Amino acid sequence: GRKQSLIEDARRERACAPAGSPGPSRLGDGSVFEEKDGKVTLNVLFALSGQKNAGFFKAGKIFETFEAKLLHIESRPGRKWKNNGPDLEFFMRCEVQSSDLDVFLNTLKRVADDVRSYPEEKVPWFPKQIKDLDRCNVLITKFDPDLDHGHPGYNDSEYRKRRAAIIELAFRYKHGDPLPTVEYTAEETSTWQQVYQQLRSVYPSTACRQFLDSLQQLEEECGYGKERIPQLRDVSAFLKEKTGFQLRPAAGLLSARDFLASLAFRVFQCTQYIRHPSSPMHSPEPDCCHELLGHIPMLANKEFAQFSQEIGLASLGASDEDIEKLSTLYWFTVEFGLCKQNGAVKAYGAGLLSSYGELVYALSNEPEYKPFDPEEAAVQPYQDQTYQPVYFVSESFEDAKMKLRRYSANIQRPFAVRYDPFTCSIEVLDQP
Ligand code: HBI
Ligand code: FE
Repeated sequence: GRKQSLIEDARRERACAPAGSPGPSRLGDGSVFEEKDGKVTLNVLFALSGQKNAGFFKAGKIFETFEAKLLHIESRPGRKWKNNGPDLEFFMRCEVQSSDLDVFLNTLKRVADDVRSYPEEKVPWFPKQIKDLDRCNVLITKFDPDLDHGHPGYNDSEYRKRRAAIIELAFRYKHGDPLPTVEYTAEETSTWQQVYQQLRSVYPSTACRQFLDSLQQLEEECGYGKERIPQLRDVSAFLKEKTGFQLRPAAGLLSARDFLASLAFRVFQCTQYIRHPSSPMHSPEPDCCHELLGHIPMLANKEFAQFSQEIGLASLGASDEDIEKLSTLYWFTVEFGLCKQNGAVKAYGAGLLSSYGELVYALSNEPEYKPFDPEEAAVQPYQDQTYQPVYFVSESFEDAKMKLRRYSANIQRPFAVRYDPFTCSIEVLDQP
């Protein structure tokens, strides 16, 4: 009879529908469903009139006819009131043949109201094992001397060739390889010497206590000094003993997502080339002076190492918006953070501790200071071309750590992650 005809219509339509083209299926509203083995996974929302349950069984028949594989069902009272009762709203996640997608949804619209569908929510890929970091190498090239007209090495083809040879070592590197060593030239060593001497002389009055302690250990135990550029291999072995952090060579400025992900494994991605000799006090891109002088001493501090790993863990699988916020927060703390120590303001950010000009500027009375608040810092516009107009000052280094930890814990993800230090891998918990 009439009851049966709807399902027969659906069967007929299913049989007559042209086979879908391979690849992602696209609906009229523009949403794209990724196809895998001829199937698509989708979320469907629809409402049914609540007075009788007939609609529910009709909708169920449609799922049956299309051989939909149900993955999740929820229902709740809807907002509309029809036939003397509230609507029931359904949320279903299911898998259907991708060639059936259009007909399936159109058939469902005949028995249900407000049918809406959208692709399965995707969690961005993230590394689960330490060797997956071989895939975390997306470069941001905007400050690369081959492309950035403002780079001091832009017109120096010798410099660019040398930088290319050093970054080639990073491109070829695979997890587990010995860290490459670089024979630095006399000119490169001389650049390092100028940077080291000038910065070293202002550290006692500008750097935080934790930085000074670690730098002294690096000088005593790891060959830090103006005479030569430390090798990543030695620095990595030093860090491993102090905090379990290790280095891997990076070919330049990495995407925030990839850079932060490596921190989750206590791996720091480290550039190995040095800035152009014409500009020893500033580099538009990270270079070995920035990493070795700015970042490494702080990563040798237990608390800071833990704090860095926590930012990394918070970033895994986070949305693009959350990555942007975490990266901005990282910018105003790990890169440009200030803190109070014994009543004075000191620097703990690597961007400051590796740039004489900005270090002196940040501690002068020119820039604006704001008390550190992660919610505010995460959305503060920042400067990657010149000095920051505003710096965030923490009550103490510990205070920054606690506040940032609270912020990271509030980032919403449909799962939790835990780092297993024995296998150097990420456990994913509560995945739907
Ligand atoms: N890449 N190689 C390298 N070194 C950094 O210090 C670095 C990076 N990419 C991003 C980044 N730092 C941060 O400023 C944040 O965007 C996470
Ligand atoms: Fe940095």
